[in-house]
Amino acid sequence: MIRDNWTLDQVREIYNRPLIDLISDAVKVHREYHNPRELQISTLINIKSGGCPEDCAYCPQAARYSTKVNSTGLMTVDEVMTKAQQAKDSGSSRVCMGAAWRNVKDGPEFDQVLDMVRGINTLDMEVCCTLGMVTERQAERLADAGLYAYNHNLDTSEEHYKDIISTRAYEDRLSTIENVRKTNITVCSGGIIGMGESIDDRCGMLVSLSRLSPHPESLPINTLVAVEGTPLEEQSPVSIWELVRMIATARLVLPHTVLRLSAGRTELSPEGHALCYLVGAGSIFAGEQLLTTDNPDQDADMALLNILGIQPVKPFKRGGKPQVKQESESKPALGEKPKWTRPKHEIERNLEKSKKAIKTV
Ligand code: SAM
Ligand code: DTB
Ligand code: SF4
Repeated sequence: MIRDNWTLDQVREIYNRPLIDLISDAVKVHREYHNPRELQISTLINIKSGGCPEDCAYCPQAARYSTKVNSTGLMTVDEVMTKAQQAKDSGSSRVCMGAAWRNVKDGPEFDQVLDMVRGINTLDMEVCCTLGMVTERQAERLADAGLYAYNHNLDTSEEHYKDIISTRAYEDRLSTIENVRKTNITVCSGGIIGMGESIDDRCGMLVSLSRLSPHPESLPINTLVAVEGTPLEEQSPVSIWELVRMIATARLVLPHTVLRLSAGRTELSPEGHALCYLVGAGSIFAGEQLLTTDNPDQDADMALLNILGIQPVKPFKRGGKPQVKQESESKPALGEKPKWTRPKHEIERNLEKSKKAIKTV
């Protein structure tokens, strides 16, 4: 049954079940709502890397931290099309374009992204974008260009969020998701585990995601990639058992949603991957890079799927192909100046890392 009234107590009870029972319960639900012999494969393209003004404590692309990521300009449509074709040839059904932006701004760069969306549609692939916060009109323009999914993560619970990011508020994240939901674009929203959060934070994030009605069509579960130079560089890795608990709990709370086993897979053994697929992960990002960090070798991913008897899914399996409107028929920009929140509360750890970065320049 699909429910949007889960309470924290109920989700915590699921998360804390004896692991062997939790696994068994999740496997049953996964098989009821999904084909366990299928996996959706997405490829990430970092269309605009680094130089981001935000202070997300986990992110190597934030300009204020000293990491090895360089800031680049926006890729050209041709560059993106070449990468998308390669992704299709290697078995991906979806391309997800990421930009290190706080929010989308109307203008030539956004128009260029809309051209990328139209272009990838001609390859018969699902197109996803993750560009930061968007207004309702910007979401409509992405929909007109044929966007299939928009990724905007809640990242963690509302309480823990305040210790991770100070440059925007949780409610802005929810507003962006609401703006996307008003169009026919599907919603992709999830988060990260391993950022020092409590079990209640993990369950609280799932409660917030389950209150979105309808539930997100896809939900990425990232384990933190602790990148040198970021405020979270010293976080200890999440164990496979915690990851399995998180996926299994998400499976029971949001039965219809496609769960994506996202960042952190290089740390995972083939047996670990198999357990994640068993309890509910129905999608991965494939290819040697995520946005700026490493990802497992695609041949190894494919070899494991072969051993397990799992097939890559064809595009548009769970939803129709979007209608693409040509630029002349699409809604024009409104030239809005949206007032996204800037809470600016102090996060000691983020401030320290920013100061260190300034000293080493
Ligand atoms: N700038 C846009 C935004 O923040 O919405 C889009 C790109 S952002 C990199 C997309 C997501 O990647 C983040 O919300 C976060 O969940 C995930 N992410 C970023 N850095 C990560 C890291 N070091 N480990 C795990 N996940 C990470
Ligand atoms: C998501 O939840 N995970 C992906 C995708 N959405 C955009 C990104 C993971 C990024 C990991 C760190 C990096 O490679 O920079
Ligand atoms: Fe910028 Fe997105 Fe990274 Fe935050 S997660 S610093 S908004 S690129």
